[in-house]
Amino acid sequence: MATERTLSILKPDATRRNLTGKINAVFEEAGLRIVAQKRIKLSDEQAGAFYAVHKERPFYGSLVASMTSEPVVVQVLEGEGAVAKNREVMGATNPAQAADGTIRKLFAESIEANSVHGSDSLENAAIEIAFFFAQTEILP
Ligand code: RTP
Ligand code: MG
Repeated sequence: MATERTLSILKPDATRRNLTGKINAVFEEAGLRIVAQKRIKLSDEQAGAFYAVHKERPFYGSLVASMTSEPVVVQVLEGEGAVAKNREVMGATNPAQAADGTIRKLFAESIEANSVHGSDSLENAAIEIAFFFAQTEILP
């Protein structure tokens, strides 16, 4: 399988509970390398644009509000099949359905405050990485 990059976000519920290091350890143990990382506070405009695909969903307003409530950590993860591997270690969207050992099973508070975001395809990964990072900020 090819080396890929994917966009990861440690969400406000994770930064608030000081879980950045514990979650990064799960990525690194799974063979994902953190090749870019920064802590930022999303604006309403940024969060709204990032989640524009969910604009018609009933949870959109609440999702944007929660994503802008406190800082997030945005990251680029690199590794063999990184997009699917990250989705695997994240676990199901709803922590009640997430497999044992996954980040959401270990740490998520609820279906919305579910600790991490990960790109869902290689195509979206490229778009989402470019949303947050210049090429010069990514250092493999
Ligand atoms: P993500 O995009 O954050 O990696 O999560 P995902 O693919 O597993 O889930 P997605 O369907 O793309 O939903 C994006 C985020 O919206 C929140 N959500 N809330 N209240 C609800 O029913 C609900 N459903 C989804 C979650 O924070 C989810 O991660
Ligand atoms: Mg998604």
